[in-house]
Amino acid sequence: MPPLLQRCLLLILTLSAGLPLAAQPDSLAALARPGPFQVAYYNQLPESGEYKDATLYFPANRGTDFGGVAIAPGFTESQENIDWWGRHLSSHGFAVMVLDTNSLREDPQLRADALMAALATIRGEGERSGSPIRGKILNERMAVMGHSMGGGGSLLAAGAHGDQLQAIIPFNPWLPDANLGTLQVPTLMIAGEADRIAAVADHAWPLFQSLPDATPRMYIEFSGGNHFIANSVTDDEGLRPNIDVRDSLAALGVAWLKLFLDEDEAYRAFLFENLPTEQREQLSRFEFAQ
Ligand code: 9J3
Repeated sequence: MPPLLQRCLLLILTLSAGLPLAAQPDSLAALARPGPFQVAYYNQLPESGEYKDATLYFPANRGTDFGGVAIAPGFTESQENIDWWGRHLSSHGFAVMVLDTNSLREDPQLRADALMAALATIRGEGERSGSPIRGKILNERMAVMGHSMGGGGSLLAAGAHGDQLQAIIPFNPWLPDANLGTLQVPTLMIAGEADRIAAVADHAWPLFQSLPDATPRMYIEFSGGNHFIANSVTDDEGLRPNIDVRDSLAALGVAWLKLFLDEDEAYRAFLFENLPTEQREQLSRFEFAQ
């Protein structure tokens, strides 16, 4: 890294001009646009044994009360495969840590441990003297997300540490033979009908079916979608979305976190049976319970 960048602890990423600061959204689609907050990020974070590098995105011009979100990549992937979520969600008000696993090939359980450690880092940054987000984090508003084995890790984390989590969003989750019968954390599960790596018949669908009746949950399976529909677009053609459903995902991710992390009931108007036709028409399967 060039010395100038190394010295520059904090980088302001975008000047977003989306929603006005305190407005309620008038549609789900509006949440696909950058939110009202300017995004900043930094990656000089306290060392952790549970993950390698990480980037913490946060809403620079929001005063306080950020919920925290940790996001893990899939098998052989790194931050660049999932980083769009960090930028988008932080523009809507969340502190989002996107991580690299210690090993590119580690299993879902290690990814669950990495996610929980990342949340501890976010809480720690809320306390650390000199941290750009000191005093701004709400420790009781935390979520985890992840792609594929990182999605499997999100599910394992929620099964084991439900007391520390208010929401999870696994996308194209990969986790064989798991029973999630104790998972009580509100779960937005994103899946691709044509996923050939984590086939919905073996992963997302049975995982979703194993959730307890009382868990608020929503399963959205995109028609013709591959394993990478919720990932960033990178140089590696083999790891790219095959259809563009980014707007729907961006909007639904924000709505899920606003409802369950921020406990803002206004966002229920876009979810569950209220999912707009425009999004519903992209889905091969849709199931929910609230
Ligand atoms: O994290 C993932 O993309 C799961 C890929 C996979 O099939 O791993 C098998 C070892």
